[in-house]
Amino acid sequence: MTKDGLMDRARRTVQEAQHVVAFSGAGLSAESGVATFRDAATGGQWLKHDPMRLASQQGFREDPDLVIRWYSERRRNVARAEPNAAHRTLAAHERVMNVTQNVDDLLDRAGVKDVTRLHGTLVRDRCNAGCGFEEPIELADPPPFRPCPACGDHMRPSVVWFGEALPAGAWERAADTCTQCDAMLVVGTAAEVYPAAGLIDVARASGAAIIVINTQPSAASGSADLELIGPAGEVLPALLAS
Ligand code: BV8
Ligand code: ZN
Repeated sequence: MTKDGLMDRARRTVQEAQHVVAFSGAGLSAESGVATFRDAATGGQWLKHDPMRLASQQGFREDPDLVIRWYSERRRNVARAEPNAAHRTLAAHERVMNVTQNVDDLLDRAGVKDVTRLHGTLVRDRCNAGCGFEEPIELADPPPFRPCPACGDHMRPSVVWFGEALPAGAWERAADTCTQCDAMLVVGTAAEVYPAAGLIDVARASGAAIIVINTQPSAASGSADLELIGPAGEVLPALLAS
């Protein structure tokens, strides 16, 4: 089928759907200049570090200052970034429900009202000991490695690290949304991180049409009813244009 044929079919699928979910990953923010997760540890000084290690309790225990410096660089990156056409398109289509793996605030800044966030957020710090202390931080001027003001343990970004459970309620809310949907747009994700990637199967098992949008094949390709290869900043506006 030609590229136009694919897009026409995808557009019809979305128009006919009652409940559309956009399930997004780092590729959604790539055109805003925010490095994808994998790339976030391949630039410059981060070349020798494994993001899986940096985004984990072990990595934090081993070298907390290094981990906090990595997050500070990513936070400053996000502060400098602007939402791209893909974020703005999602904000313009309020009937599309957003479930994201991303930890940046670009969907919020584009005007999306309600984002189900599976892996937490860079815009806050929380106590690593789980005493409950959490506070917003300035992305443009992120705090250094520091003690928890409430209990004296250490503060860390309010993101979910590998080996940590997803925020209470986030998984249930996302699974519920994906059970109800009849079309899922899988946008800019390698679909390799679980349990998040399992949401594609949840939607599929509920009979939803799966439309994958990515610049290259991914682990989601096998589940796709339609796969639109191209940058989200171009494909999403064409797909959702009325
Ligand atoms: C859990 C926050 C259980 C941090 C993230 C061994 C030990 C422990 C756990 C495990 C284990 N083995 C497996 C696991 C499970 C593990 C997992 O899935 N590992 C994988 C790697 C095998 N999962 C976990 O640990 C999860 N927790 O299982 O807990 C538990 C239960 C109860 C109690 C205790 C424990 C937690 C996972 C969350 C990890 N945190 N983020 C941070 O950001 O620093 S995930 C992180 O990686 C990102 O947030 C992102 O979500 C993910 C990367 O995925 P993508 O978003 O897909 O990004 P990626 O760069 O990979 O790909 C980008 C895609 O975009 C590409 O396909 C590219 O082609 C495309 N693209 C690029 N440009 C564009 C584009 N597409 C469109 N347009 C473009 N312009
Ligand atoms: Zn504390």
